[in-house]
Amino acid sequence: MFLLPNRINIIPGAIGLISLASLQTACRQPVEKPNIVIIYADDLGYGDVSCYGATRVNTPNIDLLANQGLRFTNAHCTSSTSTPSRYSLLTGEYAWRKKGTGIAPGNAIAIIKPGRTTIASVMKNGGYKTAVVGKWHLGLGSEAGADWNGEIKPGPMDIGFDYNFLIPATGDRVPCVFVENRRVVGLDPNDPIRVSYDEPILAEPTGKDHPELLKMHPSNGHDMTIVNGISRIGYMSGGKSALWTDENIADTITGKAVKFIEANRDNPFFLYFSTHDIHVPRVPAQRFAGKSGMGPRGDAILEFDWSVGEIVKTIDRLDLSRKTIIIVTSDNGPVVDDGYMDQATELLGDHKPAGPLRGGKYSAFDGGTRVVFVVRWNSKIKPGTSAALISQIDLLSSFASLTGQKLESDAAPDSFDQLGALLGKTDKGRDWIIEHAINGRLSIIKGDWKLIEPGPGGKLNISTNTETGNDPLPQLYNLKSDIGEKNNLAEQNPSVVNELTDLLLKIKNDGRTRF
Ligand code: NG6
Ligand code: CA
Repeated sequence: MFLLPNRINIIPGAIGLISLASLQTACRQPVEKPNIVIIYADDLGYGDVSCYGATRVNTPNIDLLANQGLRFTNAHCTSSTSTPSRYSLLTGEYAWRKKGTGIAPGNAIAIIKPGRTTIASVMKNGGYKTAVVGKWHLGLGSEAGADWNGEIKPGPMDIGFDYNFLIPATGDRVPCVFVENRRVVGLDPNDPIRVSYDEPILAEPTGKDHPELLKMHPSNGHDMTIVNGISRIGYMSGGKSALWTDENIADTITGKAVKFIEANRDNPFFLYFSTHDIHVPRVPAQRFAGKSGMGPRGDAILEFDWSVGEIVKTIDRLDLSRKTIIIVTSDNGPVVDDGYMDQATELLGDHKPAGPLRGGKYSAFDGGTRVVFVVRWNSKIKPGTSAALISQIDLLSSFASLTGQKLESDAAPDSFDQLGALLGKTDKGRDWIIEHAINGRLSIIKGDWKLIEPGPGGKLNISTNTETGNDPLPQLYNLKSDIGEKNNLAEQNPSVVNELTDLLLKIKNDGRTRF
C-alpha cells in the first residue's frame, strides 16, 4: 500500500503510525548497488592514452570507455608515488598525516591495520563481495614480518577484502611471487622463501656482481637479487616454483580479475584491480613486444589497455554494463627512466607522458598527481567530459553514499561525498584539493590557483630526469591560464598566497577535513 502524504492526517491512531512508517519506507530512495570496478594503473601519465591526447600510442579500449562514459580532465590521485596514493584511496585519509606510508619495501608489514574502515570494508558492509587483484604495496604481516612460507597475516582480508590475488609490493621488489588470500601461490615447502632488504642471502647472484646474467640492466639501483634475468630491489632466495614470469603478469592477474567478476555476476561486487603495468620492469607479454614503437614503456601501455578491454568485455558479455561502474585511473603520474635501461628515453620521441602538465612521478607539479580518470556506468552516466575537481580520496565516501551508508565519524577523515561529480550530475567537484610529493611537500589547488609550499631540495631529480617542483620560495600558478605551471605569480598575488597558505595550515593542523 502506498499512501499519499496528504492522506496521512486523516488516518487516526495506530493505523496512522503504521502507515507513516510504510510511507517513509516507500519514499526512501531505493538504494542501488551497482558493481564497482576500479582499474588502477601504475605510473600511467595524463598524456599516455589516446583519449587524453597521445598520438604515438593507441589505447582503443580506454578510449571506448571514455566515449561511453565520463572523461575527467581535473582528477587527482593524492600523492605522486604509489604507497601513499593507495593508502589514501583505501582509507580516505591523507597518507601525509600518517608515518610509515612512504614507498614501501617488499618486506614492509601491513600498513593499514586490521579493523580499519576502508573502501573495501564499506562495500562489504553494504553487502558486496570484495576483491583486490594485482599490486598491493601496502605491506603484509605483523611486527614479526610476513611469513612467506606460511600464513601471511594480516593483509587485505583483515581490512574488508573477501578475496585477494597479489603482487605483494611492486614488480621491481622481491619477493617476486603471487600471494592468493594468505598464501604464496605454487610454493614448494621444500624450497622455502627468504627475503631480506639488508644483506644478500646465500649465494643468490645479484645484478651488481653478475651483470652478465641480466636480460635487462638497471640504470639506477635495482641491482640486487636476479629473478628471470632482471635484478630487483631487495634480496630473496628459494620459492623457485612460485616465482612469477614477468611476461605473464598481466595475463595472470587479468585472468583472476575476470574470474572474480564471473563468479560474482549474480551479486554486487567491488573489485580493485591494480595492474603492474606500466611500472618497471616493463616486460609485457611477447604479443605486445615491439608493437608501440616506443620500446617496453609504450608496449606496457598497450598491455594495460588490453587488460582494460578484457575487464570491460567481461562486464558487457555478462550483461552487467548497466549495473556496473567502471573507473580507470592511475596511482601517480609518469616517469620515463625509473631505474632500468629499457630504451624508454631513447624511443620517447615527441610523446609527452604527462601531456601538457609539468613534472611527473615523484614531483609536486601536476604531472605527478593529475591523472587519467574515466568513469562508465551505462544508462546512468551521460557520456561526456567533466572538468570537475575530483580526488581519488573521495571514492570511499562517495560509494558509502551511493550504497546508503553513513560513515562513523572517525572513519575516512579526509574523504568527501563527491558522488554528484563522479556521476556527472554536477561539474562542481571539490572546492580544493591537496597534492603530496615524494619529499613530503604539499600543494593546494583552490579554484584556478595552485600553491606549492616552499622548502628545500633540488629542482631536478637527476636519476629520473623529473622536475621536482621544489623551490625555497612559495610557488603560485594559475592552472586555468597556465596548466604547465610555468609562471610563478606568487609575488604579484600575496593575498592569494596567504589565503592558500592559511588554508593548507588549517587542513594540516585539524588532523582531518571531513567533519
Ligand atoms: C623507487 C625506485 C623506482 C620505483 C619507485 C616506486 C629505485 C632507484 N627507484 O625507489 O624504480 O620502484 O621506488 O614506485 O630503486 S611506485 O610507483 O611503486 O611508487
Ligand atoms: Ca606508481
